[in-house]
Amino acid sequence: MSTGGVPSAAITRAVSPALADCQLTHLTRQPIDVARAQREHAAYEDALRGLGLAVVRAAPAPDCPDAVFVEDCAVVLDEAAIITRPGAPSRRAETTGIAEALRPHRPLRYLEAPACLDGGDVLRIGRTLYVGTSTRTTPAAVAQLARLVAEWDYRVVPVPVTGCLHLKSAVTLVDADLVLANAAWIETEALGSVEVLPVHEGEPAGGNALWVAGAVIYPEHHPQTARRLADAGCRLVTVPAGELAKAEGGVTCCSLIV
Ligand code: CIR
Repeated sequence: MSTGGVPSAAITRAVSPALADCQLTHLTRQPIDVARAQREHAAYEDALRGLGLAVVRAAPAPDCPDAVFVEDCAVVLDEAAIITRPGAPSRRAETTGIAEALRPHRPLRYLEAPACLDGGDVLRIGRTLYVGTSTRTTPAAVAQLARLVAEWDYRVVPVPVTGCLHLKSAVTLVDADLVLANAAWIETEALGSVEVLPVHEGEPAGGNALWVAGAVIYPEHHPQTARRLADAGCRLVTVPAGELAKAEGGVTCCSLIV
């Protein structure tokens, strides 16, 4: 996640040839066309470049099926990057290459065992970090994160997550004071007084959008919600993302903005 400073780069990582062996929590496994996922990923990187960001690829991790979902390996703030300890043991080896990619951009801090946290569970709004307590992120990690970020005056608020993988599977920021949310998956009251744009009822997974450089990168496969975003005044850049979605990934998952 980025913190809203002027972004200059997006850290990404190649789609692993083993993507079809990805972790799945709420989805039924179905065949994944890796070549198609790689084309989607290339289109996503092009969208980031089109918004003026440099795309910096972390070292590939072909043996890690979920390596493309770099968001889960770090929480990027203006002041530092916190390298996480992902909740799925199969994903823990992913953090090394991401730490190396982030090192030139931020001082690094590390979440320590036994706490577990996926970056997809951390939503920053102003000086508050909302942290989903999900199947991947433990209450101990929330407490540890709160201690780590206290020196920069962030408030950390835990938010229970059920029905979806991560907090940001259900809710993401699409403007300074507007979130896109599936209220069936998240108690939006927990987010304070921020304005809420609901996803279209037929697109429950539509709450994941990447707000970056004044635009919203958004999956083509949620057209009804895309219309709502456009009507709300968001500048949309739609991308193909259906194959990556079969791996339970969304558009925030595939980059770390610095
Ligand atoms: C996983 O289950 O860990 C991956 N298959 C998907 C991770 C998606 N990441 C994210 O939403 N931040």
